[in-house]
Amino acid sequence: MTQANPAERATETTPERTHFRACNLCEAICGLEIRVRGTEILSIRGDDADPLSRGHICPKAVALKDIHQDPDRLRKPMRRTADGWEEISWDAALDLAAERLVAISQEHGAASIAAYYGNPNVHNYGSMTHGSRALAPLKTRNRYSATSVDQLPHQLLAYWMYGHQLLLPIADIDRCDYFLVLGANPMASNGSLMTVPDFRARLKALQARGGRMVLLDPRRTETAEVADAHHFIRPGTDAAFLLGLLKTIFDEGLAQPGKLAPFADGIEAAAQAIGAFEVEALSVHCGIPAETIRRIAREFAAAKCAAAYGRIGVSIQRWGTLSQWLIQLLNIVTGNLDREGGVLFPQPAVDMIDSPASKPGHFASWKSRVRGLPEFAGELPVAALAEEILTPGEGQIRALLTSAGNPVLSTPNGAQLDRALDSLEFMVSVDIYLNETTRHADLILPPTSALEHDHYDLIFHVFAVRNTARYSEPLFDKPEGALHDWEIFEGLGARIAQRLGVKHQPSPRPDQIIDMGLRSGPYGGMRKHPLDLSLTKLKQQPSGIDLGPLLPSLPQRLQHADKRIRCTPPEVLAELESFASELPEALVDGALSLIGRRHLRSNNSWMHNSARLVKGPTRHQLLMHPQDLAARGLLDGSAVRIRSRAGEVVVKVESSDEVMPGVVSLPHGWGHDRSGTRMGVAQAHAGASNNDLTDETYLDRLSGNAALNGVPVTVEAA
Ligand SMILES: Nc1nc2c(c(=O)[nH]1)N[C@H]1C(S)=C(S)[C@@H](COP(=O)(O)OP(=O)(O)OC[C@H]3O[C@@H](n4cnc5c(=O)[nH]c(N)nc54)[C@H](O)[C@@H]3O)O[C@H]1N2
Ligand SMILES: Nc1nc2c(c(=O)[nH]1)N[C@H]1C(S)=C(S)[C@@H](COP(=O)(O)OP(=O)(O)OC[C@H]3O[C@@H](n4cnc5c(=O)[nH]c(N)nc54)[C@H](O)[C@@H]3O)O[C@H]1N2
Ligand code: SF4
Ligand SMILES: [Mo]
Repeated sequence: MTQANPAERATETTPERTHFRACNLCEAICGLEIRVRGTEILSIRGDDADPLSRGHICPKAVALKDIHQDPDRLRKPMRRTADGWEEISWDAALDLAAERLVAISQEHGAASIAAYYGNPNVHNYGSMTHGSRALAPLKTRNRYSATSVDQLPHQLLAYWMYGHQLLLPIADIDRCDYFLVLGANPMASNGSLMTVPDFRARLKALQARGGRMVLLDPRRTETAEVADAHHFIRPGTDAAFLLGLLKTIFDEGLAQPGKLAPFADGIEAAAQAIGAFEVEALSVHCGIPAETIRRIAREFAAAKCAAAYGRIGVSIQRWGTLSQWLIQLLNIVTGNLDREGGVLFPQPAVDMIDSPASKPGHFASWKSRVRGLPEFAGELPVAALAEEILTPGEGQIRALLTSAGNPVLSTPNGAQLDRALDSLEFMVSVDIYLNETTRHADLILPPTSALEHDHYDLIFHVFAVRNTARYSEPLFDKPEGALHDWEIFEGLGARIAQRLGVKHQPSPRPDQIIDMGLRSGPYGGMRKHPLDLSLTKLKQQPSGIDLGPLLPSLPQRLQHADKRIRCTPPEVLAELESFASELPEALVDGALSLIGRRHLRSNNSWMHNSARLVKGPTRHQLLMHPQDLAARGLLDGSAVRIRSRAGEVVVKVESSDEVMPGVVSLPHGWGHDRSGTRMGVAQAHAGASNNDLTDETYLDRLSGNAALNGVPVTVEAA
């Protein structure tokens, strides 16, 4: 695997060229300007001409080169043998995968086959267009993805309230006057469910206009440093704070839905249910003074335009869906939904929402076999994956396909899943690394690197703070014999169909699908738009096309047939009752509360093999408040043992008043010391996995999303 670096081969006389493309590493989708000579990457910088990112990049962009050139990155299919891994041909690999999957399915039924799709699928448009085609002929309902350790509450609410799982209102940061943020750290994450490249500059502009940003986070983060106000909030108690805001707004007659009123149903029912709470009691629960809650409510309601936004800290917690609902409601009752400077629905050039192929969603149409967790849009919560593998009986999972996912490090009680994967009859992974998850596979199918295929952001334009469109050509030719992710899915699906004797309709290529989407989309010729967008047109402007700021679109954009907003889904009202009855109980909890942490130079679990990114001070230590260290007689810098119901890990502790007393913070995505992986740099910077502590039984119960923040733990000297 230590082949000579192909980048060395270019000579001085090879001409230089400049290539423009989107960075595929995070949701900010920054435009890049990459200078190359032959196959050598000379530089990667921000593309000033990109109408969305305007030259912004972060340190991870340069690591695209490291991943591309990484000698540890897999380039050929590999089969596990008694003597270790063996490279095999693509034909042999796809045949083997199809043969084993079909055999197991025929012997044990469709449910015995499962799939897990990880986060990078969403950053790879061929995986978006073709990912589900791999196993489609097998008709399994055992599908899982990173959605249920991430944004499931948002999608469920969007489906219930606005009629489509992707119809999420996006904060119009470029025109907003008052920006209320809960549980997000865009200075490190570069934004999520809010494609917002160069958050810092956009916030500065907001502040220069006289606007304010108020942040609620149990940690004084990098984003807290640039906000106008930061308030510590006890993990998992955002619902109490938000109820306090809404209670104040309703009590003081500040609710003004304005133009939304004629098509917004259920505000009265919400007001009535929220009226039963007391701001003082809510204040004790979340740790924010009642006067502060009331003041923020009045400021939010009084602002000419305001946006409330909550992300991972609010999504992956016990009350994720309830809290995200309260955020939606706050925007609606103050008339900030569909208001310029408030929150608006983007109008992407390829419309994933208003198109014939669109999938609005469905909820609880079936349940997981062992625990009865609800499906959403055809997927079951990944917190149930290990038990579905480990529990015998009809419908037990016996074979698994993973695609661009590392659930051993990214899903709750990863150690349990680690054991479960060992017991599978067959596992195949479409992945570029031999890591903590794929080490369990019988077969690994590595696709081309991101720089070797073309790209269009099907998803992130749907969540962007400005309407733009951009197509990226491949930077490098695909190596001889290599396959793109979508070709692997297509090849596998075709072979499975052939073995089953069912028809496999060949699919158009991803770029053909995009071209069709552009032509038939809102700026396309088929809708008689003057821009007459098509792939050919986009190719002429590799830095992208500006389609303007977000615009009001209601009620037309709503996807419920009656074009109304369902402000108060009955399921959420029931959850509110559960919250009210658990409110006093939560207070007596004396344990420490574990939260995560993201760093600008890291990306979930899979970029720790870039020496450039992991160098410097350790970033995977536990942060703990000095009072909590003193109370346990622990020393700054010492090794500590963290225990939860699910497991334990030993890590170094750092004294830090960044975290509030009672809260400890450990990033996820580390724990690279497991044997049998092939990621040398990551192994040398192993850390411990946060998800060996998180608990597969601790959920946002309404949606089934994992509650990975606010996990009760104890900490002692190791
Ligand atoms: N550099 C980098 N960028 C990334 C990623 C990465 O790993 N590294 N991952 C990408 C992905 S997949 C995603 S989904 C996004 C996520 O994007 P963000 O949501 O912005 O991510 P985080 O930095 O985890 O911010 C969550 C914040 O919530 C806080 N928090 C924890 N618990 C609670 C709580 O109960 N209430 C409140 N109010 N706050 C709480 C945490 O302290 C943290 O500051 O980032 C993306 N971008
Ligand atoms: N405790 C805790 N846990 C969390 C979170 C948290 O905040 N706290 N955040 C959660 C969130 S938001 C997310 S999104 C999940 C992420 O969870 P996952 O998606 O399961 O994990 P990743 O670390 O993103 O792993 C990505 C995998 O894709 C592979 N890969 C990278 N690029 C490609 C490609 O182009 N093609 C293919 N085929 N493979 C590729 C990598 O090698 C790696 O194996 O983690 C979640 N887990
Ligand atoms: S912010 Fe995200 S999209 Fe932009 S350069 Fe960094 S990793 Fe890439
Ligand atoms: Mo995520």
